[in-house]
Amino acid sequence: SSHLNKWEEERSTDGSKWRFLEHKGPVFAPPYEPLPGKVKFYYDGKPMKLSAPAEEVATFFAKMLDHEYTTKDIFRKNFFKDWRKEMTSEEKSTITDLNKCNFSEMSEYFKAQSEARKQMSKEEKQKIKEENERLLQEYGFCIMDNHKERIGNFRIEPPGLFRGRGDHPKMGMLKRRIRPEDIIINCSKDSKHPKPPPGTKWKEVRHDNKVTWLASWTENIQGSIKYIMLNPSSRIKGEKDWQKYETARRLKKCVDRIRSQYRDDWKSKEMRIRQRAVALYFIDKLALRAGNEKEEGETADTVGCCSLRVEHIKLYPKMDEQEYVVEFDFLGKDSIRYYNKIPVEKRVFKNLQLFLENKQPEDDLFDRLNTSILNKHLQELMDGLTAKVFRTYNASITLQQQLKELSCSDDSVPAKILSYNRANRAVAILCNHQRAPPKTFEKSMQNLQTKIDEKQNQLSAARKQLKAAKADHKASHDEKTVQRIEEQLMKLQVQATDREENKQIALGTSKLNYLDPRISVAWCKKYGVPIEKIYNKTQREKFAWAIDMAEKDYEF
Ligand SMILES: *[C@@H]1O[C@H](CO)[C@@H](O)[C@H](O)[C@H]1NC(C)=O
Ligand SMILES: *[C@@H]1O[C@H](CO)[C@@H](O)[C@H](O)[C@H]1NC(C)=O
Ligand SMILES: *[C@@H]1O[C@H](CO)[C@@H](O)[C@H](O)[C@H]1NC(C)=O
Ligand SMILES: *[C@@H]1O[C@H](CO)[C@@H](O)[C@H](O)[C@H]1NC(C)=O
Ligand SMILES: CC(=O)N[C@H]1CO[C@H](CO)[C@@H](O)[C@@H]1O
Repeated sequence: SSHLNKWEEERSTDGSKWRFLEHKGPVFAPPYEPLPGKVKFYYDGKPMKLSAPAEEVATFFAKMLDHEYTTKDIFRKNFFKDWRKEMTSEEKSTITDLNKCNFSEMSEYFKAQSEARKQMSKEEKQKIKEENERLLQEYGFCIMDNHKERIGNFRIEPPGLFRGRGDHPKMGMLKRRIRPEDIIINCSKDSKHPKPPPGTKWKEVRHDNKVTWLASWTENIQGSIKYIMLNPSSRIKGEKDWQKYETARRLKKCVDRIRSQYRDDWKSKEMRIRQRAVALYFIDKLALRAGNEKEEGETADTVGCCSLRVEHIKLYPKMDEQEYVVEFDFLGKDSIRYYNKIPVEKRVFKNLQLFLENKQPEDDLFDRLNTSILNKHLQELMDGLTAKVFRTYNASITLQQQLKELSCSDDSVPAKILSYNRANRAVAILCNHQRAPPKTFEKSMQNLQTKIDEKQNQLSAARKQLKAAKADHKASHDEKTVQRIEEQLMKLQVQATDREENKQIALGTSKLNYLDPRISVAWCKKYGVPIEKIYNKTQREKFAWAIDMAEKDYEF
């Protein structure tokens, strides 16, 4: 489409991503403001004035006091350990037991502040809005080649306590304040370099036009690198997104060959090849992640396919009505539990039995395999192939198949959207994107049910009236009214079904990262569903490249 051609033209020929890049650098979190003297912290029942660094970290805990996190042992232990590092030696010798700390005045103070913010006058709110707008105009855009592009996340997250997903073993640890000295800047040599705040220095200024980051730093919890990048709606991001789905489409073309090869490899004389072939089968069939060495080990005890241990699988020659069943139970990325029981092919099963021989529960299932070996092999099978491409491929093709199966042109728009969400849900389940049911779930379902009951009463009343009117041979609007209420009722019922089915599934991740947006766009066009019903504003910006597409019958 025109969008894509434009990118092709504008890319320089030497393989670099940009020729000119100018920006103002990130916006730092505001400095810590000490608490007013009247707000006290108590230790063992006695008020105690904390040093500013210790007080700041204490306020992070106080702000979360009402949250379940602060009752969890790991959270408390991690927090206390990191908090003590910020204390003066005197404070350290006094404060030895978190259970004797009383943060309630601090907590009350922050609650009052947040209440006051809600009560702000129109003028005050307007002032804040203007200030935000000013920051956006100053820091929110960069010049990349001849374009002014929106920057995604130009504000640096303030310090706080790490939460993590699931039962993350690092929850409660102190997320340090990021300073200019932590930041690496990327920009072109011939641009106006961003200035660090007065009295500070950047860690480094680089000029690397192969990368699209504007700034980066290393966060202290997981040691991962964070980036300031362009907004998803920018050309370069859109192009990357587009390439990702093109790679998945290339996999579609050669997946049969890859499958037949790994099936042959199950019979290999070499153990390492058999292991690699079984791992690849799991990645293909179960959309498992390869396993990221960095996240493993010292961090949460999470694993991916290559790092599965003996204790993570159980083999059942027969289970219920099925043969050769493998039961998986392990913590995957972000400590989300992966649990699945699936029948596998006999040869896979026999191989697994072989891999398990003479091993202890904590031994590696694939002792002759690691993520780098697997990734290297994938590269040889297809240029650009990674385990993630299998996920993207399976997610997108599953969405396409599900949409074909579930959609019906005669359905109303709400019913079509329900079908879309069901197709999206099938993918989310495949990708193991679970969530805990939201706290407000029961309440919001009740509210919806109340509305449905009311609507039903309205409908019976309207029907009665219509019947009476008909009996009297009176012309009336009643027919139209009944129809309108029926539609409203149906809409509510569809909403309730959708919400109930969504209880434990997070749709957003797959929608944003694994589903080729061109499938959704084409579906909307074909079935006359406004794109706004599927993608909200931010999502529409991210997928602008796909929305520009004209096709009604996009084939992934
Ligand atoms: C914490 O301190 C407040 C006074 O600031 C007091 O009302 C409350 O009872 C104390 N809580 C505990 C558990 O001691
Ligand atoms: C996608 O994954 C599912 C679930 O494991 C699997 O049954 C299916 O064969 C895969 N589909 C494709 C096209 O790869
Ligand atoms: C993976 O295994 C290969 C071969 O045994 C080895 O050379 C390499 O260092 C390993 N990589 C990692 C990250 O462990
Ligand atoms: C759009 O949806 C995403 C979830 O996928 C959400 O995070 C975001 O805040 C929403 N944006 C708008 C503008 O509603
Ligand atoms: C922000 C940043 O440093 N981005 C990139 C700049 O260039 C270096 C060198 O290649 C990359 O490693 C950085 O990621």
